[in-house]
Amino acid sequence: MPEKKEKYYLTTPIYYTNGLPHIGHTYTTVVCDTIRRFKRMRGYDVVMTTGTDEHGVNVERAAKKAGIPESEFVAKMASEWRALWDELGVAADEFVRTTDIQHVRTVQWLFRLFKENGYVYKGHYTGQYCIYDNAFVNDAKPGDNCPDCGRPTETVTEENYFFRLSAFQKPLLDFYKKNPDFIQPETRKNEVVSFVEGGLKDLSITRTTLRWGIPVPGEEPHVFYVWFDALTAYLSAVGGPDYEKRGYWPADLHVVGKDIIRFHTVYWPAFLMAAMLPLPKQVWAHGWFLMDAAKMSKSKGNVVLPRPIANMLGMDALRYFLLREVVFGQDGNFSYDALVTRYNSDLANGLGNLASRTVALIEKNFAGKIPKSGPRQPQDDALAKEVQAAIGEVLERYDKMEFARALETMWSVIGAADKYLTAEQPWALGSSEADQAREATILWTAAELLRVVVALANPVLPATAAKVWILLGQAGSLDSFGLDGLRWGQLAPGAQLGKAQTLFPRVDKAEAIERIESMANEELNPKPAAPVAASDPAAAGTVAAASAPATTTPEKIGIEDFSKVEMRVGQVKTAERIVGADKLLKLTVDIGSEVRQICAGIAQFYEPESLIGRKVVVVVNLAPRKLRGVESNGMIVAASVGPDGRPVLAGFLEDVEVGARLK
Ligand code: ME8
Repeated sequence: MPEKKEKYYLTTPIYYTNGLPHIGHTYTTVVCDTIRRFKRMRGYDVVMTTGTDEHGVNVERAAKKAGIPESEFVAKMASEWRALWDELGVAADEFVRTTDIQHVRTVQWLFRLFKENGYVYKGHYTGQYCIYDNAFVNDAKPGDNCPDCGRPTETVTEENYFFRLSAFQKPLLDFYKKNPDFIQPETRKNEVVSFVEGGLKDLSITRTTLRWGIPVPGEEPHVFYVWFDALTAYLSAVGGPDYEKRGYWPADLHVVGKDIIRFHTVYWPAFLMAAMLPLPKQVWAHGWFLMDAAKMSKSKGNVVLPRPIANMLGMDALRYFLLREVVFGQDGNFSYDALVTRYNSDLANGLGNLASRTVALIEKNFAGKIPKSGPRQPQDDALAKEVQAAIGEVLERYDKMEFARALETMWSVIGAADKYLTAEQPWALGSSEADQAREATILWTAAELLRVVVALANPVLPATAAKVWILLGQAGSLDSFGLDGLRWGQLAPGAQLGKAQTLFPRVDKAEAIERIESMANEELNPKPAAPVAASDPAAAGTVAAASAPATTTPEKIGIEDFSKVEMRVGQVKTAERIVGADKLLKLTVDIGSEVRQICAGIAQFYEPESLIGRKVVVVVNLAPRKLRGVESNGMIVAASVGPDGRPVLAGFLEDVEVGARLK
């Protein structure tokens, strides 16, 4: 581990705010979060930046469509992006908005440096412009489509400031030669080098046709070109003109998709050279997640959203899938089928099953304390050797951004442990001293293997790894555990295990996919808010009577309004928890004329078994709706009690007939 913490700075792209994050954005952000966690576990002082790219014609149009001023629109979008990253557990250390004042100052400062150093001049430009990519399309004729996104270009003529990109052809080629690892992967590097070798035209970096942008000081109506604006955000996030004080610039790594590699490996280093600022050390361009062989995009309507998947299977499952399924750098297809298959096979049956088997046996036969390993047999040593070798291999693979291979190595160790347990059958051993000693060795070996695997897997599966760490009775946070000190054999006997829990409950594939799709549908096409203000439990299928006296006098309704609400006595037939929805119970309720499925937001306060046979009040004429992807046909009435709104189910003091109407 470095003595004084070495600094490490990495970035995701600064995402556009004309839409909300889908699986593609989540992928880049998860990759960065994984590297951040990995570097921290190796002792680095890491800063990760993400942010929102808020200027440009696309945003201007989106705001217009929403009928609100641009500043209001971008503030709302930025807060939604930020909230989603928080919810998914991948919030960056710095979140930069390109409308932040610090960023605006940095952009204007950089432009001043260009001017001082003689790299800008005024001129006119007429060309075909792609408003979707915010870029002039080189060599395109009127009527041509954009070669990147395939949509029509527009002819634009304007007075611009030009950046002397042509002056940087040789310096860039020299830079690539001197820094052979600057562009990754290698295939992308070859593309960029041949593009630059083909000659560079000067680049217009201001616009007069656009209003919504950072003003060029003293040159109104010029505003800066969005790409110049957005790239600069990497620098403004860590101090802007005062970057030396914070000490994180130059960036160690920009992670981007292959669509924006040219901006990062040609324009951005040229801008920094022109300003005589240090250049980033590496740009890594990964491939795309495709849906039915096409790149996902909101305008095509083929996006996959991260939240429904995280709700259904957990965020760790999504992280695992994204990093395991596709070789980093290549394109890959996204399919729910493959996602759920991997969840069940690698997570539920693989890691989850190994952890629960091992912990249950230690619980049962060693009073929940890690046993002391007895005499070892060759197969124990062989497994130990395999795990020790895997440690070095996994660290190297993470370092090379080979996430899929790193996980493959970890899962081959899990597979070896399964085989080992099946062959050694610790559960079949008796109570003789020799058998007990043998069982202790086997279970210590399995527990030690688990400890090593979750320490290695922590950058990818932080929530799961933390659970297993506690299960194994390990002290301290795994996030600050030093990966470089990880060795086979460090598991001390005697540690008290944590409470057993299921890490990844198995799911039925068809049902899981249906629920994810249905939640995605709800998110993409939100229904207008219900007319009755719904407290949390109400939204989850229970009607809550207010616990506190109302502060304003509610409007009175006539009996004819009340009689529109049909409430009947129901009897709960079955009740079960819902995977991926901690607060919900799925009930079937007999309402006299039929048996209904109803979801109720009472899981944190009522055990499912305690409800069976119970008579409840049901609002039966509510339109059906889906909650967390599960159909709910009615509402159970409950009082909402105390500051946390604990639901208390309405009931009767004497027996009542199922189906009776409440009036
Ligand atoms: O380009 N597969 O923002 P953006 C994998 N604002 N990754 C994907 C993806 C997919 N299908 N779709 C998007 C912009 N991405 C500019 C960036 S940076 C100074 C300015 C990821 O919102 C991938 O990282 O269009 C891609 O490069 C990025 O999102 C594009 O995000």
